[in-house]
Amino acid sequence: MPVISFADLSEKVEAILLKAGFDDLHADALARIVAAGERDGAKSHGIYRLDGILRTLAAGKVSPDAQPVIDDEDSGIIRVEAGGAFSPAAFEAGLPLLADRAHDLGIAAMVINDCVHFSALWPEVEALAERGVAGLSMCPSYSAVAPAGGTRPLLGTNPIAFGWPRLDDAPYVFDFATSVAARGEIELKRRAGEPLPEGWALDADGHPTTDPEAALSGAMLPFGGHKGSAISTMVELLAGVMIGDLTSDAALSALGTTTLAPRHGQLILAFSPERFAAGRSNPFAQAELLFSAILGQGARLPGERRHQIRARSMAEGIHLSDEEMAGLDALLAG
Ligand code: NDP
Ligand code: PYC
Repeated sequence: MPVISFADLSEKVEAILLKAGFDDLHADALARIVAAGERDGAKSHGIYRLDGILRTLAAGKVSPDAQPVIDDEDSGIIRVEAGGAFSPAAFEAGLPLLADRAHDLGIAAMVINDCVHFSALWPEVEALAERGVAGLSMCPSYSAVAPAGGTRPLLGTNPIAFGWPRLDDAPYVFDFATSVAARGEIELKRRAGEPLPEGWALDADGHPTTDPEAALSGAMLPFGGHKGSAISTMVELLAGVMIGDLTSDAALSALGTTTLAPRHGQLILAFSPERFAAGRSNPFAQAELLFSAILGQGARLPGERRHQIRARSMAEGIHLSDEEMAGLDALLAG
């Protein structure tokens, strides 16, 4: 099995993206986020996404070089106009201001408008936590999920991620789709020829299915029934309607296909725990008590698995399959 270092994988992916036509800013930001997915064992948003990134570029549905433009009115809302480029560079452009503003005001928001989106959200809330603020990131996607009780795609897989800074440990971070699983997981199961677990999806006739192909042309299901359906709807409202950008339904209508990355907006909230606690308690110490109590029951914290895999990847390198490595080399040569 081929093994590659994080630095070499990032470099290889960046070279593929530069060759495809992305400028330095985007090739660098995209390469880091894709390589980080592999490094952390978050494979549904790792190198398998390169194919979709390149197809979206070839279809003219993403700008390879639009520069993020920050509109800062000196308020709690920082707007970043992505100009139809992928979201990671826009997020990175607004990140320092968002964290500073949250420290100053207690709470701040970054609105990213008009970005094309394919990525996992944990790198964003992790970056905020590294700057000492808690973060909540969310975005719509394109219609792929039936509302609870419905049978047809309407909502996106609408991810939501949360991060909390810890002094002596990796931040507490969760990041998941509001569908039972990310669409990327279904695509990976399709490629592996594996059935889906029961309860993930409906076929095009609205019947439960475990066939990934039928699920991709049918409807995915929200996690937790009506609860996930409502949280997903909240994501459509806050990170679509409220920020003057597209809902998942509108994003799919604009794009016309689920085979390319959708264009919409994103909302990232940042909170200063110290400012909220206002001296009444030490929020970081209180949080540690909660984490200890969770761990004390034998449960694990979200983010732990990723950080364990990250530590192993950084020590030993990242294990790819022969097919994955050959795919990267073919993209580089092709
Ligand atoms: P999962 O259902 O695999 O859930 C992942 C989260 O749950 C991680 O934070 C994970 O931590 C945590 N977790 C899993 N098992 C446990 C456990 N037993 N105890 C505690 N925590 C646990 O993720 P999804 O498939 O729903 O989503 C995967 C990715 O897809 C996300 O990164 C998301 O952002 C991305 N996505 C992006 C979209 C987009 O439009 N851009 C759309 C939809 C999804 P750990 O990592 O440590 O295992
Ligand atoms: O995995 O559901 C998903 C997804 C949609 C857009 C990017 N990732």
